Amino acid sequence: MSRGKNLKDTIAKNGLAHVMAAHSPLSACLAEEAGFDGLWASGFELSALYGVPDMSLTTMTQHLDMVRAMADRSTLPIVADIDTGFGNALNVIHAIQQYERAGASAVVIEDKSFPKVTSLVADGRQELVRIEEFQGKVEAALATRADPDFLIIARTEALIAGLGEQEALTRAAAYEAAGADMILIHSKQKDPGEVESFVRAWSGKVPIVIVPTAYPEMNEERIRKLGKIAMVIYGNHAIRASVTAMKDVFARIRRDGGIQNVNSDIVSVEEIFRLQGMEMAKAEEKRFLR
Ligand code: SPV
Ligand code: MG
Repeated sequence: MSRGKNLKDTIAKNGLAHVMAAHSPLSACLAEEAGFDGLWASGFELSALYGVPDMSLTTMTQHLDMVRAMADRSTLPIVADIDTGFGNALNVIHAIQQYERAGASAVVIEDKSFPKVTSLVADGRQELVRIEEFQGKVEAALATRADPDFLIIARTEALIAGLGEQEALTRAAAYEAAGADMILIHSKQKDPGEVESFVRAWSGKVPIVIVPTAYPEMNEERIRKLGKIAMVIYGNHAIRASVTAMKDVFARIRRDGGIQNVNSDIVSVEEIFRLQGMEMAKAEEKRFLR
């Protein structure tokens, strides 16, 4: 079964796919063990991992390599965040070929201009491409995918850019007309009202994807009640959780003058061995090393 089919099946069965951000094979494994339905190969998380802003500074190759590495270590479907598609519709064609071969199940492509600015930053320069131009990108993606279950998710940044609900609905309808499998609506309002209003007004046939980072009260119970939403992406919780944990442990080691106190509060070295697949490596040594 293709990984794209897995994602579609999860949605058909459960109504809602729970997708966790990942920025490394290790975070992908942890998301899988926690029971998520898919991985979000987040551009924001990868940029943070490299210590640079999420402003089209990391390259497609860097992101693609990470998608490949995650696909090698996790069986979960990967929703690849391909930002603007790395250029125009021709760049999108190249990207879709590459990401599908790399083992992704879906891509999210957004209607911002390249180079983009991350969505949640205050006073970010948010410029959108023309609707027709973005329809061309969506059509290029659809014409390129080899597997019909490889999902093309069109993301409109109209609310992020402050253009209002009507523009967001117009764009979403135009992207559905171009063939998008789902519409991702993003918002940076601190309460869910903006997205809820969009979802209620949405009369399209394709389902909606949300990334509720800015409005965390939008929990899964509320999402299900609202309806029309088929996927929730927890956009940056892997990198934020890692930073929280590292800050805390590093500070304690400095304060305590050693590792004697933190030792029992962090996972054991054996747990890392387990996550690395050490047991299998030892069995292979036994079997094949002569
Ligand atoms: C990402 O995780 O890279 C996203 C979501 O695109 S956001 O950062 O909220 O725009
Ligand atoms: Mg992104």
